[in-house]
Parts: sequence; C-alpha cells; structure tokens
Amino acid sequence: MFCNQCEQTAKGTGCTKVGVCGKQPEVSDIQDLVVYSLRGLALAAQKTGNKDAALGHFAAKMLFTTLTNVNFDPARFQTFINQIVAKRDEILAKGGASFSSGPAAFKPAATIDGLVAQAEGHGVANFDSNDDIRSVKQLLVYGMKGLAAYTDHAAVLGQQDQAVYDFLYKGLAAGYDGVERDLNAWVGLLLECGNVNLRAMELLDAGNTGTYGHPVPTEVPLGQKKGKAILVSGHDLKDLYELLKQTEGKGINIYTHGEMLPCHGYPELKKFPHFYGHYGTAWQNQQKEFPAFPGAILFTTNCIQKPADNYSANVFTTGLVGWPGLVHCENHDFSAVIKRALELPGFTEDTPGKTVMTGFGRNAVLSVADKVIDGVKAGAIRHFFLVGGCDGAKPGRNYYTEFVEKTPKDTIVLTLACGKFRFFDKQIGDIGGIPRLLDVGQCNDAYSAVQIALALAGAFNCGVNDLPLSLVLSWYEQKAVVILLTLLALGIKDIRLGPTLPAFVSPNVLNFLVENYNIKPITTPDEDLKAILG
Ligand code: FSO
Ligand code: SF4
Repeated sequence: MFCNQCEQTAKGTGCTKVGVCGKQPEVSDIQDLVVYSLRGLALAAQKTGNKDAALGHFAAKMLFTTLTNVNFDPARFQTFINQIVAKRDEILAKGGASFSSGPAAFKPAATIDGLVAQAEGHGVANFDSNDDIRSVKQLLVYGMKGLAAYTDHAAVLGQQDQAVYDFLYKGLAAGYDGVERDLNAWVGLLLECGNVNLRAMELLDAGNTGTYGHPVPTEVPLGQKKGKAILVSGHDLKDLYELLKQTEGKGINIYTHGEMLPCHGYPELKKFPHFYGHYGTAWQNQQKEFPAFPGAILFTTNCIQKPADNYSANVFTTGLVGWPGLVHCENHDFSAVIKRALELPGFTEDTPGKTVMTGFGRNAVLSVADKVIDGVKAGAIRHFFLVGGCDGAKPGRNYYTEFVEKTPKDTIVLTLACGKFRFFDKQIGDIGGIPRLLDVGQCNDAYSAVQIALALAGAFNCGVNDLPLSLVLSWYEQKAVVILLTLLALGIKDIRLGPTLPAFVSPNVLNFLVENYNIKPITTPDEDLKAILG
C-alpha cells in the first residue's frame, strides 16, 4: 500500500504498512483499483457520449467511497469494482464501442487477493515519474474525491448538473485519454476542478436549504436529557431527517455528533421536538467519547474510526460508510438503530450543560448585512477571520484554539467544518449584538461562506482579496483539498494553511501556489495575527 491522501499520513510522507486511519493495506490497494476502474468507466462514458445522470451519480458515489475515513470494508469494495466494470461494459455495448487496453478494458479478478495483485502499479506513487506532474495528478484525484462527496450529497437531495459529471469523467480520464498535458495543462484541470466544485457546492446548498429551509441562529444544548438516545454522525441531512421521522413518538432523543451540529439550525429538522442536542466534539475523539454514550450511534458519512469493543455493538453505518462487521442500514431503514437504542439504557437523568450557537448560514448573516457593513464603516468591526476546515489529532492544531481566543474584540470569526470543535464553546462575546463567533455550518456549507464573502465584497465595492477578511484554514482530508482548489479558482489569495502542508504537494508545485496565490503555512497565533492586523 501507499497512501498519502490525508493530513495524518505516516511521518508526514505516506502510509505504507497500515493507515494511521486504520485502513488495512488490502483496502488501500483495492481503493486504488476503484479509482482505476472509474477511469475506465469515465473513458467509456466519454467515448459513448453518455449523459445519464444516474451513471454520473454512481461514479461520484464510487469515488466518494475512497475518501479518507469513509469505508474500510474490503468486501464492499469488491462489489463496487464489479458494479463499476459491469456499468462500463453495459454502456460500451449499448454504444457499440470498445477498448482493447487500459482501464476501460480492465477485468477484475474474482477474489480480494486477486484484486490486490491487480492494484499493483495503479497507486498514486505510480501516477508519474516526474515529481511535479505526479503531485498535480494527485491533487486532481484528491480534489475529485472531495468534489464527488459534495456531488453525492447534492444528488441525494435531487440537485444534479451534468456539467459536474462531465468534469468527473474528464478528470478521471485525464492521463488515459491520449491527450498530452504539460504542467500548465494539469494546473488548468485543477482550477477547473475548483470551479466545478463551486457549482457542486451551490447544488448542495440548494438541496439543503431548498429541502430543510435556511438555517436560523439556534442555541444547541451540550448537556443531555433523560431518555433513550441516538447519536448521528457524518454530514448527511437526509439521513438525519429520515431518522427523526422514524423515531417520532418513540421516547428517543436524537443528538448530533461532529459535523452534524449545524443541522440544529434547519427549520425542517429543528421542528422535531425529540431532536435534542449535541454530544461530543470532533471526529478524532470518537473512541474516547462514544463508550460513554448510552444509546445507538449512526454514521451517515465520513469520518468513522475503528469502533472499539466497548461500543462497537452500538454503531451502525449507512450510505457509503462501512466498517467490516457493523450492521449497515440500507434505503433509510433505521429500524436496527432504533431497536438498539431501545435496548440500551439511554440517559438516566437530565444533565444540564453549556450551550453553543449555530445556524449562521448565508441567509442569516446576510439578513444583518446592513448592521455588519455599518459596523465596519464605523470602525466597530476591524476585521473578519474565516477560521475553518477540518480537525485532526495533531497537537499543533491547538493553534486554532489559541488563534480564536486571541482575536481582538473588534473582530469577527466565521467558522465552518469540524475544525470549529477546537473553539466552538468559547464565549468570545459580541459586537453590537452580532456574535463574534459565527458558525456558518459544515464543510459542506463552504458555498455559504463564499457567498457571504462575495456579498461583503459587493457591498464595499471591492474584490474579496481587498476585504478586511483573512482565511486561516485547517485541512485533514480530500473535501478540504477541493475547497482549497475552489478558493484558488476564485482567485483568493493569502490563505494560511495548517497544521502542516500536504505531503503530495511537490516543492515546485508549492512554489507555484506561493507565487501565484501567496499561500502560506500557519506559524504562531501571535505572529499570524500581528502579520494580518499589522
Ligand atoms: Fe471534518 Fe471529517 Fe467535514 Fe471532513 S468531519 S474532516 S473536511 O470529513 O468533512 O469537516
Ligand atoms: Fe494514511 Fe490518511 Fe491514507 Fe489513511 S487516508 S492510509 S491515514 S494517508
């Protein structure tokens, strides 16, 4: 195996024996083969001019399964590869087309061992012998994995655009489509990926807000209520909605975990009286926090970690998530989760706790835009920070806690994604009634943050780079990669990125990013604040 797609990769260079995430070598290799098979499907779709949205959504789902911390089940991947190849052959046959070699002619072995052997030579380390080309090819594949995740979330809510699927085919086929590309051409594909992701995130925003309403500022309890309990993790709003419906009147309270916290702000979700509060912090703390949860736990998307024996019987997966041996819920049928929750004791008493605010999506923030603009003009608001991105286990991530704590009282911090758990319960006050810490939502809501920035730029008649706004981002997995590509495609400069820079960015590619976008690594909160605020 060789995998370096996420921030916690071994020694900052690559996982080679087993993933730091728990990914077994066979799964890593078979995931490489999933990507390779998808290249074949993409070539077939291009050759036959296939515009079937169901096929595009299928391809996105398959790519999403290879994202960090989504699926660890080799048997499921074997099924996926067979499905990909079957669909490829079906559209080739229908279109009267064929390939005699390469990924579109690939025939999967019948066993998992056979697939592992076939994966040889198709991993990221083999993408190219030139370090820089390999680096941009990796960036493209990782960016597309993130794009695929957002595309799937949007499609589940009925929002699709063939242009997104066409790009996935183009990006997957690149390198196998007979087109010679130099470094510039590959960089062009990266920016195209960023642009297409903006469209995918727009679709997702339309899906979320169109189905569940625009988030409204909402106070979320961090304490617990007496009663049976289910904890929902991941990012999927539809799964949560279906579970809320299925648990109505059953005496079960529903809690969010991790990136599901912002769900409390959606009118169509918060209307359920048993949708109670939030439990725990970011994904990397689940093994510490889940044993104490006295109910069932449902994973709707990433980020799952190996469930320890003291709580694994309570954990269920759905959608694309998988862990060998766990019960997987299909077609939004959560009866197994509900049964388990009813067997377990639940919380035996009310435990009051702190509360946190969420629900500051673009609609909520822009509804007070006049107040914000007046605040800036009057000098009450000096600067905005977007401190967002993923959390992770590295101790260096305390930077983000300290950074937010040290932001001056006349500045506003917008946040999104699970990186917020480093500071989400900090009381940092308000400016004239506008909270200084505004939770825009999940990483899935990056579109909302972009719209807020664009609206501010419009109001001040300047570009986003000229706003008193600084982006201080943390990354962990491939959704963060594609969001970065989107920000670059939008021409956003001066991004600070941490806790470390990606292992798959070669020195020359990094130079390119620094020279053209002035990307920089985080240093210390004091130094960075001083540099930003002058
Ligand atoms: Fe975090 Fe995990 Fe949302 Fe990622 S929960 S790390 S960027 O999957 O997707 O922010
Ligand atoms: Fe390692 Fe990250 Fe790959 Fe897991 S996803 S194997 S931790 S690089």
